[in-house]
Amino acid sequence: MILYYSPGACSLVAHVALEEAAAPYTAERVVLAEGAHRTPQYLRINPHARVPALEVDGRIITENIAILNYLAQRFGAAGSVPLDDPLAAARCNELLGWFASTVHIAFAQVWRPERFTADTDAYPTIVDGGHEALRGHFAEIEGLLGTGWAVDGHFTAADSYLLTFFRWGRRIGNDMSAYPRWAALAQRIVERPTVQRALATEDLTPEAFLQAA
Ligand SMILES: N[C@@H](CCC(=O)N[C@@H](CS)C(=O)NCC(=O)O)C(=O)O
Repeated sequence: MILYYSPGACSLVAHVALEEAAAPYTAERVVLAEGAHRTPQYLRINPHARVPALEVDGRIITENIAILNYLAQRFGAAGSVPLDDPLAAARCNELLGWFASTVHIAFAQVWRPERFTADTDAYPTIVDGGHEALRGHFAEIEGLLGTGWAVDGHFTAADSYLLTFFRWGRRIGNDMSAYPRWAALAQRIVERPTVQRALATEDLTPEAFLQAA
């Protein structure tokens, strides 16, 4: 298998799942900041110009949720979807769906307003709307967390996704100390050797995923 990823992007979720599964794979870097996802070569892999993409025996799977469910069915390991517990699996997919379709999109409003309008004068409104939506989503995330994993009793892709968002929250200037349960979750996640291996491959430090001192 080949995982196409960009450092710190949502492809980190699939990256952690592959490490948790001890799956045979190589990681192929596609740096978004360099536009590597828009080259003709990568567009043949994912015409939507997005990471992650997972190549399996020459066939491509795109969309994090599809990749994670594939890895869950094939390896049954932590870090993806806990298929051995149907209600937990439903909760996990529910969170992944909300993250991908709603929380992630609010970040896109902040980082990529051009995706929502051609009217450059409207960009500040779109960006402000993204920040406001994220404040609401972040409060909801903090409220749904306890002292364990996001899906009770299972380390899943929902946790890795929340780890990724925690760093993004810092990057857009949020004070992440306002979310102590989420910060504690991030701390527990980066302590996992599998996560540390994925971060090392992506040239990221665990500290970037923790609450700034
Ligand atoms: N719905 C896709 C979204 C993937 C996505 O938006 N990935 C981002 C990185 S986090 C990306 O490739 N962005 C490229 C761009 O915005 O141009 C999924 O869940 O896999």
